[in-house]
Order: sequence, then structure tokens, then C-alpha cells
Amino acid sequence: MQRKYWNEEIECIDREQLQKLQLERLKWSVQYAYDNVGPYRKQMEEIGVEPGDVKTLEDLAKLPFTDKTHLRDSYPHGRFGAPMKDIVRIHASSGTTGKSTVVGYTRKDIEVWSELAARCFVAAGADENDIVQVSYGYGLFTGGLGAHYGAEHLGAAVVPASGGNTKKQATLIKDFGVTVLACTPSYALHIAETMEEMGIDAQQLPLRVGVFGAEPWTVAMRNEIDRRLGITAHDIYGLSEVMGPGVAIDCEERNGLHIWEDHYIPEIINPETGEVLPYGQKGELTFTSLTKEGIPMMRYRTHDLTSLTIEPCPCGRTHVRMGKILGRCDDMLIIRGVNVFPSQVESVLLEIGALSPNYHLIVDRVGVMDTLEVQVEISDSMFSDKVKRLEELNVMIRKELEGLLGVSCKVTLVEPKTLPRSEGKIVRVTDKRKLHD
Ligand code: DLL
Repeated sequence: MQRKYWNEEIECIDREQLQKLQLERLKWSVQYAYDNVGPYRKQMEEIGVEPGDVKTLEDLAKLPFTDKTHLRDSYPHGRFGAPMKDIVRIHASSGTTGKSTVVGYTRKDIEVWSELAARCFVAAGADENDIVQVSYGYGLFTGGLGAHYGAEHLGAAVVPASGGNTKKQATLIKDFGVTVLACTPSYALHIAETMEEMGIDAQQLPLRVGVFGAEPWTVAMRNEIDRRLGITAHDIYGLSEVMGPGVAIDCEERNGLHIWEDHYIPEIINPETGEVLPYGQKGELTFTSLTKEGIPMMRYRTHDLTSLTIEPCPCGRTHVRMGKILGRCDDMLIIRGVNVFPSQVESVLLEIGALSPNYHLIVDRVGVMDTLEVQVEISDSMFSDKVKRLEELNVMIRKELEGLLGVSCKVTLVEPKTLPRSEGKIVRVTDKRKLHD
């Protein structure tokens, strides 16, 4: 019989008990960071708080935030809480600007990470009978090794494919009888497309589960991937500063991602003021680690936008759920004063059939006016259509987009398979305004 939970006792723990555990661990974690991370101690001293001030879970709000700049300022190891003799792994994320952020793990951190990633695979419907192909990049990026250790801890057979060489990925899936694919959603789509080109019928293969994350994607995109690969795709979330993949995942309900609260406390804050927002409200997600030793993280600002709910989930897990990530505060485009997320464009495009889920946004400034161009790939079937039909399609897309976004835009239909594909995290936006600044 299919395993339902990896660790039922903790995944379905009564919330009151969970909070008791969290408070105990929070006290430990704050004291640990204060004692072992000099720059964090300084931050606490500056605002006059001490570890002893944390008496309830609400007292978390008294603590200072940590941001990427703090990590960059103490590059590379200044925020490590454990001595190098106890660090067994280092990862780094490059980000788009400046120095990379570097994170370290003790042996215990790796064990926790493996446990949480294994919980995620099981929540997605995998177990020890599965063959899991990990097509996230292996290396400094946490995706490959994080998913690898989780799947191996679960007892599944891992195919460590890493990213790239997409034809080979497709062949491995077919020849090895892979049942679970783990990669970014944009790469899953690229693999699906490559399989179609190679004449491999994904519907006939044993492949049945996707564990996709590391970039924002919409429900419409999930449905498209489900259909093309004949699988049930799950959304796995994580970030290197907090751990890597496996901080949260959606269960069989696919209605929000359970965050493993026995190891992390999430908060939603107003990104402008830092004020903590109640359940249900959208804002910036922060995390406080409760057990981490390598690099403890206090109220880390992810810049990811979502909301939280503790409405009971029919799956039986009691851990809080976060909504799909809407985007990052820093990915939000402000076009003529209007906030635009690439994910909004994605959902509109995917609702209109006849389009491939490949698109790219180009933002520019002409004089003082911001301009938005949406490049959309048409599907093979539309390509041979009459010019008039394509013109009609163009007008229709533009109207739909303008209606939803509230800004005018230009739509450019491009030939099938001409926009760049990704083997990892896809870049959906070119903002040329930055060049003029
Ligand atoms: O992307 C870790 C990861 C690997 C997660 C594999 C899931 C699967 P970083 O490279 O540090 O770590 O990037 C973290 O990626 O703050 C989000 O903006 C974004 N992100 C990660 N997962 C999701 C997701 C990994 N499921 C940043 N949905 C995060 C939307 C995601 N965005």
C-alpha cells in the first residue's frame, strides 16, 4: 500500500503540542544564534533585546530581521553558527546581483534536510518503490543534492541526472522506468517537449509524479505539465538561506504547501513596514529556523509573496499551508505605476488555448513612458494558420492581458520553439529600463 506520511506523528501533530515544541526550540535557537553568530548578537544588542525576552511565540516579533544583505556583508562565513570542523557541506546561491550568499550545514542539518525532503516526496505521492530522477542542477545550487538526499533517505532509487542534455534526460526516463521527476517546472516542460520531438509518448510511461519548484509557476502551468507528461505535479518550495528544497510542499489536495513547522516558523509581514500580518493576508514570507546549527536564521526575509492558512487540511497534516508563491517583491515589475507579476501574464496566456506555455516579457522606456512587450510562442498547430487568424489571436491576447494587468502592452507572436528554453530556473523578463538608468 502507498505510504501516506513519512513521519505521521509529527506531520499530523496536534497544533497545541506543535506550538509547545516550537517555543522550546525557538528559545534554544535564539540563544544559539546570540551565542555563536557575532553579527546577529550585535543586531540584537542594537535594539536592546536579549534571548531571555523570548517567552512566547508572539515574542518572535521583537527580534530583528535578517536579509540577504546581512549575509553578503558577512561573506563568506561570518554568519555561520558552527565551527568549520562541524560543517560538512557548503552551498551558495548566486542571485542576480552582487556577491553570492554562502550557507553551511552540520551533519545534523543534513539529516534534518533529508528528513524534510523525504516528507515532501511522500506528500507528493512517492515511496521507497519509486525511481526518482533528480534533474535539478547538482553543485552549489541546493536543488540537486537536496532532492537527492531526500529521495535516498526515503529509500527510493535515485537517478542523479542533474540538469542539461535534455534528450538524455528523456531517454533515461523512458529506459529506466522513472516514476518521479524532480526539476524546475520550466525544465519539466522542456523535457516534455523534447520527448514529443523524440516520439516518446509520456502517457505510456510509468512516470506519474512531478516534484517541481525553485521558481514561480501558476496552476495553469501545472495543469499543462500534468497533461503533457501524464503525471500529477507537486509544488516544492525552499531556499538556500533557510535550507534548500523541502521547506514546504503541497500534499494530494494540491491546495497550498505545508511548511514543516517543527523546524521553521513562517511569518507574513508587510514588506514596507515589517509589521506581522494575520493568517490569510498576502505579504512577504519570513522564516525563523528552530534547529539549524550551520547557519541559524532569524526572521529571514525571503522577498517571496504569499499568504498562510491554518485551516485544517483534509490530508491530515496539521502544519500551516502557504499559497503558491505569487512572485518575489523584487520580481514585481512596476510599469507606468502599475504592479505586474510575470505569473499574471502566464495565467492569461495558458487560459487561451493555441499557445505554447513559453513567453517572455520585455520592459523598456521610450522617453518617459514605460513599455511592455509580451512575446508569446504560438503552438505548432497555429503556425500554419492564415495571417488573419493570427492577427485576431494577437488582438485577443492583448485585450485579455490589458484587462487583467491594467496596463497597455504590445503582443508579439513568435514561431514555435524560438524562445529560449531553460534547464534550471527560467528568466522570464528582460528589463531594458535598467540600461537607461
Ligand atoms: O531554489 C531551492 C529549491 C530547489 C527549491 C529545488 C525547490 C526546488 P534558491 O536558489 O536559494 O533555492 O532560490 C530560492 O527560489 O526565494 C523563491 O523565490 C524561489 N522558489 C523556490 N521554490 C519555489 C516555488 C532554491 N516552489 C528562491 N515556487 C525562493 C516559487 C520558488 N518560487
